[in-house]
Amino acid sequence: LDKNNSNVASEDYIMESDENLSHEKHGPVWAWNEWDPLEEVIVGNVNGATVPPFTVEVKANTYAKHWEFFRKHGGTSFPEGYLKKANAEIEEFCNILKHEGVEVKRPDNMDFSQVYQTPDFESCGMYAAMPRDILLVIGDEIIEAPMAWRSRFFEYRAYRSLIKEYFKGGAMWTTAPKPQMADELYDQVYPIRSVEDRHRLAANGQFVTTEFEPCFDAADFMRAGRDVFVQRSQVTNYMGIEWMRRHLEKKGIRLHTLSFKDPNPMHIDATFNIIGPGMVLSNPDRPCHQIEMFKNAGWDVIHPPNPLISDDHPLWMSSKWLSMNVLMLDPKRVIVQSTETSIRKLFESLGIECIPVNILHANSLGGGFHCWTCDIRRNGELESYL
Ligand code: ABU
Repeated sequence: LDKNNSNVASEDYIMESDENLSHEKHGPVWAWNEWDPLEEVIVGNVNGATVPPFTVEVKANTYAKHWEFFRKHGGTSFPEGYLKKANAEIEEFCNILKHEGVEVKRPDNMDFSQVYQTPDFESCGMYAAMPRDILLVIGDEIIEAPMAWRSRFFEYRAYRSLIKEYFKGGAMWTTAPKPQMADELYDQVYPIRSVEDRHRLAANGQFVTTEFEPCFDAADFMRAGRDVFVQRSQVTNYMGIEWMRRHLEKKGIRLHTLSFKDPNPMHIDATFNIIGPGMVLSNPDRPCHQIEMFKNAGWDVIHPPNPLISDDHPLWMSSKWLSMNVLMLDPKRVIVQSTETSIRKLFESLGIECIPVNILHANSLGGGFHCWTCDIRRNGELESYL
């Protein structure tokens, strides 16, 4: 039926269709997993994106070949040419999402180069490009992560207009305890010089963040209904995990801590990305130490092919594995980087339709489609998959 046609049958169709949207049933915020049909999403923006100052926590999360970039540009804009191209890519990404029937919301513009001082530290900001890093939706609740980088302390401010609207519409709104981010939160002499150092430190469970106080980034969590998975990473400490475990337990959600052979753990979504009920993309370079738990539960553990992005494309804040950092629109449709033809073939072989989009320059800021978004509403119910 044509929705624009004003006959009675058409109006009936619209009413029926609206009733089927989860907004009508559950309010503006509602998502339990990474794959139920996506109705509304926040997409980040590049406006005001500022290179973070080269502090110990930034050094621990970035690769040596880019340290000179941070030393030189910390506190100033990311290269304008890149931002312009990234902006065009993200606008097109938003258009495609809308075309696919998804409502798109954007954060407020901020001046991230503004220097701020707290009793414990001084920094400038970074960006509002990666809502996944800071916001986590579990059911009808939107949780603001405390973060771990000083340059991200005030990042939540870019999302407050949206969050207040969701709150007015009935959503639960939680802010995890704000860390002081005093010097004690960081191992000031975290000994990284080489990739070997990184492997040794990660294998020994040594990270740049200490256990001084809870900290976490939302992107270290991966949702699958009653089971949510998290990793101890450079930005998520055990106190942060424990805070979330107690918080989620009250909702009947089990939080499982996973670990991976990963020299630089920061954000789980280019390591272990759950794409459907009992179906996970598991990074072959970063084997999961608890993988038997998933196999025993009958999950399909899928190893995605090597990324195809060229070595000389700058990725200042991520690995090349953004190729698997995909966004599911529903269990049968995925947004995937257009140039990553190998993983596209994999999805097609799984019966998942690919919607190819190009965000290569946006990748340079540290994220793929999953990072650049935060799903606010997915149409589905709380279920157990493990
Ligand atoms: N922020 C996502 C990047 C994760 C990774 O490169 O593995």
